[in-house]
Amino acid sequence: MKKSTLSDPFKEAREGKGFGEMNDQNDPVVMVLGHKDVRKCAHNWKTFQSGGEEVGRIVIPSEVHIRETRQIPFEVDPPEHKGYRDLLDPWFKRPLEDAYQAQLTDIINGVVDEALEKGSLEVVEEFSLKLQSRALTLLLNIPYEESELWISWGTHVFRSEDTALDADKANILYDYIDAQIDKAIANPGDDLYSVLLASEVHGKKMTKEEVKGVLVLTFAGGRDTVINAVTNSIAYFADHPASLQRLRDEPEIMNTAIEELIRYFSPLTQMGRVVTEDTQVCEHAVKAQSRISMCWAAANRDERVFENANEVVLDRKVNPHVAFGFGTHNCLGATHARQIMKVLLTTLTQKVKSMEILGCKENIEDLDEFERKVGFDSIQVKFNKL
Ligand code: EMZ
Repeated sequence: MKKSTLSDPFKEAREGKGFGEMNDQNDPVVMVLGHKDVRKCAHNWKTFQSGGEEVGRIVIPSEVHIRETRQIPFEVDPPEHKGYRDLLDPWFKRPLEDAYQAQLTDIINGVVDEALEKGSLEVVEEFSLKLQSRALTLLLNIPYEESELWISWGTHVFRSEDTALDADKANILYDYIDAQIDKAIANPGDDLYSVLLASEVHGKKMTKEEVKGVLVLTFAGGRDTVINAVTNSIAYFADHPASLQRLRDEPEIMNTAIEELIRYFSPLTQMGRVVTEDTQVCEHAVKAQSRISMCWAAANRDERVFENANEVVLDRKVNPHVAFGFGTHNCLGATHARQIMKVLLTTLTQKVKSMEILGCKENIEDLDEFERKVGFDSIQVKFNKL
């Protein structure tokens, strides 16, 4: 098996009963696995809630013990959700602008050039984390230099090497965002903090706590997900030089290839919801106040929807993947993520002849019944110039 392979641990359960079960910090989760069921649950926000009293509970592993700030719009249900989303959507679509893309290209060129100069490097810390942090300065519209601090935080803002949920680490992020909000109040500019502080939602000025909620989501939600997508891309093209050559020869399949890689990688395994009334999923009873999850990674390998689901088919024609979620809460950062992938793959085709995996440590999520490889903790790769 190639080092870049991400296998499907959910097949048997998905094709059998359609769901799995895991115990997350004594708050069990019924994991919905099939594509159709996942979409149905994501659509039904009345029965499967994102908001609710306990902030952080829809994330798996649950963040109730490390977070008090509600992430916005992610932990708000309709109809309130719409007001926030309408405000945020245009800002998060800025990656479609030419000037944004030009700056993103500079950033990614820089990271790839550094890799080529070094010859070989550890991709998670020295490539993907840098790329993600530097690109985030564009999304927030703040100076590039700020990324140095974020890089020093390491790959996950809530997880450290030996603790899945590290409250001390989380506090670094919360204190930082509080301080940035105060700075923006004292000295407003054209960054995301200032823009939100000056905005109204539902006829009222955004509060500091609401602005913090948007920023915590932007920092946390787009961090390990983007890092996994970038690292997995490097590993995939290192293992499949003919695919890199194909993208060089057929740039017209670029967008299709990106969707397919994102489907295959599914950087976010699952997202939870809180059940509001006694009901059923996959003919299995679930109680009010319990949790379900929509397992995007399992749905994206559903053979009823994706032929050869375990293969990367770069020109896959129909690809209704749910790697960015589905319905009301589909990923706010998806435009930014897609542009990162596009510029990254284009730059690789222009500058890199081949890559070689020298060694790696896989990042395996422990989901009780299932173990899922989501990427790498570390991966040493040699880059060869074109
Ligand atoms: C939350 C989540 C959002 C959560 C789209 O995903 O990502 C996780 O990595 C964070 O820990 O807080 O933002």
